[in-house]
Amino acid sequence: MLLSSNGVPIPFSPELFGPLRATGTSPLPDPAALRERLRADGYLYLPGFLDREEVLRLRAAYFARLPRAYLAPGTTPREGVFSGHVPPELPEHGVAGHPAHAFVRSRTFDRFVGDPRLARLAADLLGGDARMLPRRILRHFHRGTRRASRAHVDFDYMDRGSPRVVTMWIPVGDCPPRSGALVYLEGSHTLPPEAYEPLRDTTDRPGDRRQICHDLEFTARSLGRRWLCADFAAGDLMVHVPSVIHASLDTTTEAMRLSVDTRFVRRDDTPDPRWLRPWSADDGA
Ligand SMILES: O=C(O)CCC(=O)C(=O)O
Repeated sequence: MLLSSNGVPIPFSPELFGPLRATGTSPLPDPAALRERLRADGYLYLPGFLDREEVLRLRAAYFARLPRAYLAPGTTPREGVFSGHVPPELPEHGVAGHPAHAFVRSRTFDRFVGDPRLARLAADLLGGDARMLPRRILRHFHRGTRRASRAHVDFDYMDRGSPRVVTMWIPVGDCPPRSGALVYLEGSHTLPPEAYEPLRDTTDRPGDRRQICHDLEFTARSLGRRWLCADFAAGDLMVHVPSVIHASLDTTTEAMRLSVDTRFVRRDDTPDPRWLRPWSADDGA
């Protein structure tokens, strides 16, 4: 199988891809064990941490806000199947006037991300009372765009505040690699930034040094590490540290890729001020 990210192909081979290590959620290990695993791996993959039905309700609620022509005829918003046609009157994803912009400011969205289990997990991982940063992102990709998240570490986007951050990534729907899953570069949170600095010269966005690279095969081979991935299902939760390299794959399935990412810091830490406002896709943060 050939995957791609930002249109650049990458073979789905054992040399380049491996499985994410799952942490069981029933019961969830104790906080010390969770912290130790996050420290060791740079991520926690928590299958079924959230209620699948609740996640699918959020999926339905978002896709129901899009013009009907976005969805394939005879399918439901909950399925989120792309029609192949983006209504031309729709603004760019996530800017004012696009449904994603209003959705991240809605009560439905607030209730979902306000799930106390997420805040509790963040507090357990950060070792103190945690606060969710208001800039919470809703990402939506569909087949045909050859657009995905380039290899990056979160701290490069939030380096004006405390580095003691945990990110939670929530697939809002089933999300196998071909639907545009997130992938993590194995053990990359232990690399000194100088190790991947030279990769920033190989880029399809020369004006932005924050991302590391858009070519995932080149990144894996240059750093001698595999991309770790999973067949994500609605209800799964990923948590990661701000120093782990991650990226996403292109969406090539009929089903659209929808996800939420949100970050927590300790209440007694100072966060990057750019993350204190609700997300807008053109906010430059
Ligand atoms: O969903 C994506 O494609 C990127 C998400 C991400 O980079 C993050 O959650 O830190």
